[in-house]
Amino acid sequence: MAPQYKHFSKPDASQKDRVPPGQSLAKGFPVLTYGDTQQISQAQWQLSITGLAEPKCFTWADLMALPQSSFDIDFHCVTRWSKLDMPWQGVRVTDLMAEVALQPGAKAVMQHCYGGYTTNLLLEDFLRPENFFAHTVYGEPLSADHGGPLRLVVPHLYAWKSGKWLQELSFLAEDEPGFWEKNGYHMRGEPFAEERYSGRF
Ligand SMILES: Nc1nc2c(c(=O)[nH]1)N[C@H]1C(S)=C(S)[C@@H](COP(=O)(O)O)O[C@H]1N2
Ligand SMILES: [Mo]
Repeated sequence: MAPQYKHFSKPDASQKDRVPPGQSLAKGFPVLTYGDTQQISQAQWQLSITGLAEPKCFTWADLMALPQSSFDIDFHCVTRWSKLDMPWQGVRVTDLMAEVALQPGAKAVMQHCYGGYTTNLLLEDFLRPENFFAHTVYGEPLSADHGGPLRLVVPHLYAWKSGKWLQELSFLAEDEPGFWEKNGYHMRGEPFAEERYSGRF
């Protein structure tokens, strides 16, 4: 499709190992949202901790009081675009989770987003040191269409696992499918293994 060449390119030799099979490099930062963009102010925003953890609620001030970190990550969407070296800022998952008391039976987490989107992760994928709650990208506050004021970013999995407008983390005894996972997408979604679809359908 000719128009695509304007917006996507093939990785060069130096980038090749970092681009998963079947992906092209996006020149801009595409917006991928199922349903409506959520308009949530910082004052309104809260992150609830539910399920197999001591219940807790983080306000925007609570989030800002946690250590702030910078990240340089690659982002891969299952619709076949990737972006390399994205500069983000936010709070490391491990830094926020240091304030959360998980119950021993917790094995997975469901992200619940404002607007109703959900997506699941095993705790071993969620608690990785490179994952973060993002509020800034390219030096600017994260815009509403990219999930501002706060989204999760899980760089090692396809981007549908990075919930925008994050509202609740619900800890689970077993992995359960979220929105796309119920609709045929893979439970884990590792891009280098091309874990796109579940094979359950
Ligand atoms: N709440 C919510 N989060 C979401 C989505 C969504 O539709 N709703 N789409 C996912 C998908 S498929 C991708 S590729 C990324 C896209 O993020 P972007 O729109 O900032 O590029 O967000 C993910 N997180
Ligand atoms: Mo996506």
